[in-house]
Amino acid sequence: MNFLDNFSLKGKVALVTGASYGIGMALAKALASAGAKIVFNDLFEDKVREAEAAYKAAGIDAKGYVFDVTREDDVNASIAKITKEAGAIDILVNNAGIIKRIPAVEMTAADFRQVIDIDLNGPFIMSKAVAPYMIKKGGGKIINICSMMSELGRETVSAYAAAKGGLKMLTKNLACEWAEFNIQVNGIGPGYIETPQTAPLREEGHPFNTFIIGRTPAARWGNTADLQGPAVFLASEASNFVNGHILYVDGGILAYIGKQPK
Ligand code: NAP
Ligand code: GCO
Repeated sequence: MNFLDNFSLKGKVALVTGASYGIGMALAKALASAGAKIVFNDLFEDKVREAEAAYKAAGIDAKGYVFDVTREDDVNASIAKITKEAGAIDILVNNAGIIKRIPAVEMTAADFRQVIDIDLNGPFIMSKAVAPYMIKKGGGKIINICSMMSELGRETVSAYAAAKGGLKMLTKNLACEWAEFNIQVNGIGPGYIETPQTAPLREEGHPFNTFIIGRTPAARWGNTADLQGPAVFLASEASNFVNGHILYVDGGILAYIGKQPK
């Protein structure tokens, strides 16, 4: 057998949440390139249909489903439908997420709860729904999309950091609970990536742009392609003894104390 066959996803079914665009779509395209059959979800019918056309244009026969990752009944029904229509899910990427950039003193409890619900409860609900099928099938892969904010804080992102910090520990905990069933649960922690979610930070002249370039040893924003190889690795047999690991793809941010002012 060729060693690289360990990275093949041929015959696998991969579900990527929130994959109508952004990081989710890039990860889905990478998993497809490695041979996986792609299913994805989003909140809105029109976005799902539009995304299916975009996948098709890229030569990928991806099927989209409309459901909210925070609504457990809808998730359970959708997972059953996906299993019937596409096959049992081998790879789950919990990518769907939101951010609210509001100073903590101004953030309402409702705002805080919404971010926690989507970014932390959602991955739990999705993982809990998929795990029984993976156990029955003899194993699987779950990849949670964490963040720099799984490790660091910054002004205005208290809810998001709490959620992503929690997602790091949920990843480690589920890895411990499900390793005996040959389910590997890991995370990817992207640095600052050029997507719609960070577009406000990249507006012309926004001080954050200069700041983050200075805090990144690679001295650039990441792009979604930077995340594709790590995702294929964690989705493949090549990572069968990797459990509870958060793979940071950040251009060196977490390794860096910061540049001495000239
Ligand atoms: P994005 O462009 O805002 O896309 C987020 C996706 O999640 C959208 O497709 C959105 O669908 C979907 N979504 C939101 N709430 C949902 C729900 N309740 N149920 C189902 N789908 C839902 O974000 P992104 O930049 O690609 O980020 C994707 C993931 O990476 C997020 O978890 C984010 O926290 C994380 N991340 C991003 C960066 C970065 O720099 N961009 C860095 C680290 C981590 P709608 O469009 O229909 O709302
Ligand atoms: C922010 C950014 C970050 C990125 C990402 C970094 O406002 O600080 O949105 O949170 O989205 O999570 O890893």
